[in-house]
Amino acid sequence: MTGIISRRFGGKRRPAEPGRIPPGQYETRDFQVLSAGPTPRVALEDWDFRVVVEGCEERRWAWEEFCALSREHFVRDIHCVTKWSKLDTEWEGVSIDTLLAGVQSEAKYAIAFCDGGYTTNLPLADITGGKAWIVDSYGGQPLAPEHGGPARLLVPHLYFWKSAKWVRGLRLAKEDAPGFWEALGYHNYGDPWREQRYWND
Ligand SMILES: Nc1nc2c(c(=O)[nH]1)N[C@H]1C(S)=C(S)[C@@H](COP(=O)(O)O)O[C@H]1N2
Ligand SMILES: [Mo]
Repeated sequence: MTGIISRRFGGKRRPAEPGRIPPGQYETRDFQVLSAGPTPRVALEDWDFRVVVEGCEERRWAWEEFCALSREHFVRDIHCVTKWSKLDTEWEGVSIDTLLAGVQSEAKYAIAFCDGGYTTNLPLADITGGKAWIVDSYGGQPLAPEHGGPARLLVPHLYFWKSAKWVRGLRLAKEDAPGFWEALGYHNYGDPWREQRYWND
């Protein structure tokens, strides 16, 4: 009898505890790749990360400078608008708070820009205060190119399209402007707990 029970439950992780998965989502353990175009490849010596405020470049880190910034290791759940959620994903990278330290502006919005041309817009309040990172490591390994390596934005409390892969910088602005998917009908904000998938949700 115990054999049946352990065969049934032993090999699989227990299902997520109630309240862990946002409405309309299901739990998955694999890590799907979702990209609107081909995976861009950039040599690390050509990579940099920029903070641009109202058109002026305020900060720039080359790859080695970025790697020397103080780092955080953390575990979060991620939620894709195509309805999968993946629990306890493990990341390492630099907090957006670290990258914006000392940057003066009246900006209330940010738009992430990427190799390949993808963009996504976020309220500045959603990427500051310990809520977002530029990550270059997943599961203890360098972030794979198809998942956004060398580095991606990670904003786990919003749908995963806000976590821009191959990110190269943030533009801060007083006015909000839709990014790639937001202009094509995805919700401007994208809170998975309120099921903000598309424009009218
Ligand atoms: N640059 C870029 N970032 C992107 C995308 C993209 O097409 N290009 N797709 C977004 C979408 S819709 C999702 S669901 C996640 C998928 O990340 P993954 O491929 O690591 O699962 O990346 C987001 N970030
Ligand atoms: Mo997505």
